[in-house]
Amino acid sequence: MSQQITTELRQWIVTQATAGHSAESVLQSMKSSGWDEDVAIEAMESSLREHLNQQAVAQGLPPAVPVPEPELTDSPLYLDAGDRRVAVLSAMAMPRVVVFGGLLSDEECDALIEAAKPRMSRSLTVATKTGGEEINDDRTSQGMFFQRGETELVRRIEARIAKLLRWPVHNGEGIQVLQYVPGTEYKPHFDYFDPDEPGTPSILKRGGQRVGTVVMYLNEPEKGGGTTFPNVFLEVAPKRGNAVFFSYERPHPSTKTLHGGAPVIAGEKWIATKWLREGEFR
Ligand code: PD2
Ligand code: ZN
Repeated sequence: MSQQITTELRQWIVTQATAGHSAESVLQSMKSSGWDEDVAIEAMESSLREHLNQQAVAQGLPPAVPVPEPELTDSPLYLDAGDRRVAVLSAMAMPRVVVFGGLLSDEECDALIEAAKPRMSRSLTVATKTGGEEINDDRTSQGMFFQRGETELVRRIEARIAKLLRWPVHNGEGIQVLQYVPGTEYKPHFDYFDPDEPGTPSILKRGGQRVGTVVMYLNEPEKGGGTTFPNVFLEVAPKRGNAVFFSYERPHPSTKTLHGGAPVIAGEKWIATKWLREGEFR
């Protein structure tokens, strides 16, 4: 028999939590009064998430939206990404960062680099003042975009990411390939579009906000070139075939998703980036 999560139950959960009772003790009381454990956990998670969101919005933050998220219940070592088994190497809750091992094969990394090479040019950044694109000293890489679904390889990788992160292929921007030579970097930034910039509304017409990023490492620089998260002093090593995923449920620094591509010190760095939107990107 299914148990109904009522408004009264939600209010009771929030009251318990704000009174300082631990999640474990609230769960225990619910189980003692006959609640199924899975239903109780779901009720607690959704009630507290909703409560936190209401508080954030009351303080003037943008509302939270659903984001891509791998299925990490019970801490699996591997995930089924459809045509490939991908390792979960580490996961952090705040900011939401997950490092994957073997998202791409060595052959796929090489093939992406070769397909991108003839089309590389100086990377641009979105000019949020106008909604156009501009050259920016903060981003000194060379790069190119594939169209979504442009080649069999691109389609295969896009389908794999969609399955891994449970997010529709059509919400993804095209894969971007970037090359960094020594001295080049991507200074720390947020990938979402600043809601207060005048160009942002026109950018949002194509699929809404960005809500997640996948950075895939295609080769290994000799030194430097990690992906850094300065708010939490985290650096992800650029290991070929691996990838770092992070998500941001509101376009706000409180997500702690400030991140950058550290300067390459020796060798070259090649990555492929996929940005995921809230809705269908066209
Ligand atoms: O090159 C990177 O590691 C990097 C750093 C920051 C990539 C991106 N941002 C990005 O593509 O958004
Ligand atoms: Zn970025």
